[in-house]
Amino acid sequence: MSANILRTTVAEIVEKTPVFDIHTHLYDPAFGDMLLWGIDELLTYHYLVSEAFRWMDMPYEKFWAAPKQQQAEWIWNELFIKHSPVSEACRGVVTVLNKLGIAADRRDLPALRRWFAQWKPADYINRCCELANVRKIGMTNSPFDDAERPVWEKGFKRDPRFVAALRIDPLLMDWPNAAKRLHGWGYTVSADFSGQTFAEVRRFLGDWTKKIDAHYCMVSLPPEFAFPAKTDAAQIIEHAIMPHGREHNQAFALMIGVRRAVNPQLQLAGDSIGTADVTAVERLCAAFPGNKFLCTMLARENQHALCIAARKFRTLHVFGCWWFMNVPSIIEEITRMRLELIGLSCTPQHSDCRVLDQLTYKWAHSRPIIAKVLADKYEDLAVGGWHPTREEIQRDVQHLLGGAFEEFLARN
Ligand code: HDL
Ligand code: ZN
Repeated sequence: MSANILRTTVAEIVEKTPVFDIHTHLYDPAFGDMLLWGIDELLTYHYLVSEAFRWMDMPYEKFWAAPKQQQAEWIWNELFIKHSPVSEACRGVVTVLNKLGIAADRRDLPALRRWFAQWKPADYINRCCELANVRKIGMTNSPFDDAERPVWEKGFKRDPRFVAALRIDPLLMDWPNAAKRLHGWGYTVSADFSGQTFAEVRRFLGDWTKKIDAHYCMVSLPPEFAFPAKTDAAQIIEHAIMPHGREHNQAFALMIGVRRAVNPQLQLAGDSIGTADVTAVERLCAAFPGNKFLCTMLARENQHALCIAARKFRTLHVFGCWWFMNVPSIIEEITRMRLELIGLSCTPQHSDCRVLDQLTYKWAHSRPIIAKVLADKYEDLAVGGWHPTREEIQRDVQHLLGGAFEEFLARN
């Protein structure tokens, strides 16, 4: 295969291979309005909120007190009309409109609203999944979310495209209050870990794993996360989450490096970043060889050491260009580093979508980068006389777009 044909073949296969988007904040249609979609949700995505405030003098309170449509109009004017939408999050809105077949640069927000208003949610979900070529969507499901919990407790017919992940941040990051809530739900736990606390935390994890059919358990952790440590988090991981993971053959996803509410006035947009300690991940893998770990880190500075940690532990599966990493320049850098250090045994990307329509742009932006890096690596191989067949390229791409992740979850 010539270099040109190889490159176009890789690009075509990456475009055509359906993806398992392993981490998003989207919801099964049964959750109703919790599944966000449409132009006003796209424009008020917290990534754009923080960018718009860089131009706006208005008091934060005034913005938050305004209706969502007004917030969207302010953001539209600042980031699309008064300045070109060159940031990745703004470009994303333009890509969504383009993929949906709307002339984005009509610059007519009311007309855009009329276009979105014609869709029924069920049809729109199908359209977005088709345009993004997404076969499965990993949700983020928290028993501690008062809007989400009752829907699970009532029960509903699942949409098989939406798979659950058990999100437990309060359990590790705010144990004293989480203990009170677990106690209120009938689990005999004590904040001082006395009595049957760890067994009861395991029962809680087991109950929710079954209730939502959780594909994995997940937590976001601050850059200071350490293991071993005398912290509540370290104790709960050691005495509850690890035995639970072995009992259920369930991977534990560590998302490390977030500093919450650095600017609380930005609400969801107010979180920031910190360089974390990758040795904590290595120590967890070394201490619990019977457990499986997924890991993504928020700081660019941590990415190389995380790849090295994955070289040391086959029980560690690295995934995604998370949040502040999810920009073309860094996606390319991280993906190239991963393929050069751990080959195809990783999951290069997840979308982290909060708004359904974002599926179209997050994958439209990442697929060409993944294809470019993979084609570069095949070209490097070709110099040595190794030429992948079309079937081998299809196999490799299927691995990168969710297949390796599914194999990792199934491994005993
Ligand atoms: O903690 C997380 O899962 C993060 O992805 C946050 O939800 C963050 O606000 C986000 O949406 N990042 O993309
Ligand atoms: Zn997320």
